[in-house]
Amino acid sequence: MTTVQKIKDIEEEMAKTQKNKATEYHLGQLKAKLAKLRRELITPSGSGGGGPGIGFDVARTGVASVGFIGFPSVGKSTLMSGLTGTVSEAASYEFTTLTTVPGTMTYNGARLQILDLPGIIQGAKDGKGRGKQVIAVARTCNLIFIVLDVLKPLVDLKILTDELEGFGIRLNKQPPRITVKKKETGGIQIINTVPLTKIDAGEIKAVLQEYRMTSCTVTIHEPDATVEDFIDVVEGNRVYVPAVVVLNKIDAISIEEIDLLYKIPNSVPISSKLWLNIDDELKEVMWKKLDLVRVYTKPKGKQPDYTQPVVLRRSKCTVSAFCDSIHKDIKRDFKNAMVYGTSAKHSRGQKVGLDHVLEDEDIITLFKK
Ligand SMILES: Nc1nc2c(ncn2[C@@H]2O[C@H](COP(=O)(O)OP(=O)(O)OP(=O)(O)O)[C@@H](O)[C@H]2O)c(=O)[nH]1
Ligand SMILES: [Mg+2]
Repeated sequence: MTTVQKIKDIEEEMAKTQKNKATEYHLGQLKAKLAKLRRELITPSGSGGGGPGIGFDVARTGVASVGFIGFPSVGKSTLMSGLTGTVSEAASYEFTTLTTVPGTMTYNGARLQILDLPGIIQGAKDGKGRGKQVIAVARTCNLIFIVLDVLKPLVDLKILTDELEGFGIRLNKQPPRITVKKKETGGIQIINTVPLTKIDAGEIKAVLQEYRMTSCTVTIHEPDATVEDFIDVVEGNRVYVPAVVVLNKIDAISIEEIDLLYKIPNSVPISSKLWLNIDDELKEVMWKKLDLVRVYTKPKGKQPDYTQPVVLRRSKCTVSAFCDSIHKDIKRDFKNAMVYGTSAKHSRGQKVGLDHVLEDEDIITLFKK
């Protein structure tokens, strides 16, 4: 039996099983089995050339990348070409784009890489079409644009979200505050600092049993944690990526219909053909979602340079990372730094070391030994 068939069987069994006290353990087990099979499906099998794994090879540039995911002909390439000036062929036939086309754009002083990806089809996560490669690239992006045709947004959004989820991508979500620590002996201990409303000890044990983890300490700080959250932590290879739902082709519908679309969370209606709502709204939403940190350099005794910020990602925005992004040797002569702005304790600035965490629009002066 193929992995896809095994997954289908389990999904069918889950659909048939009502959730109650008596079936909780069994359902927990099934969900864990499913997660393991899904992993098999997305792990490169080693066939062919032994390259660096699935995905398209693209040289990565810029401080952050935005990947476009969508069905064929929704207008991904038209949008990408307009944003970057890079020509990615657009046409009225499906699957115009067959590989990843990279382009760059600059916004608020940050160089961003835009990745136009081939259209995907339903079943991508199960190996259909080029979807597996496309989603593998999406996994490595700092932001995903889910591009939809406004004429049928909801059904498509559900399918695409499922495809990405199936690949271990969690959209607009923070990693659950759950830890699992293995022990030599002692069985399973569960510590929860919040009430468990959507998961119980039986389900946790069922999952751990499935992963042959007989002795460990589970700590749950996440309110309303679910079995799915718990499995995500046990599996450990999930990526948490922000996403914007781009509703394209609004030129084809009425104003009243556009108003309804605003109800879709994290969405921005646009027209890439007529270039509507992109410069004022889409780019701004993109910027907010990327959550980048701009740091202005102020040479000693001079005014800060506001024209060229050093842009860092939130996950790596210490003074140390700031130095590295200017030049790899800067830290050798580093004595300390003076920081002004949100991250500084005082309005007159704060003297800090390499570990200091910077905030957006901080100003920094470096001092050498
Ligand atoms: N009416 C309208 N048509 C658009 C818009 N954006 C793109 N199109 C048209 O839709 C068709 C497909 O556009 P592409 O940009 O090639 O779409 P794609 O998503 O890159 O398609 P694939 O590469 O095949 O996945 C083209 O004929 C475009 O001119 C829009 O905002 N409004
Ligand atoms: Mg295209």
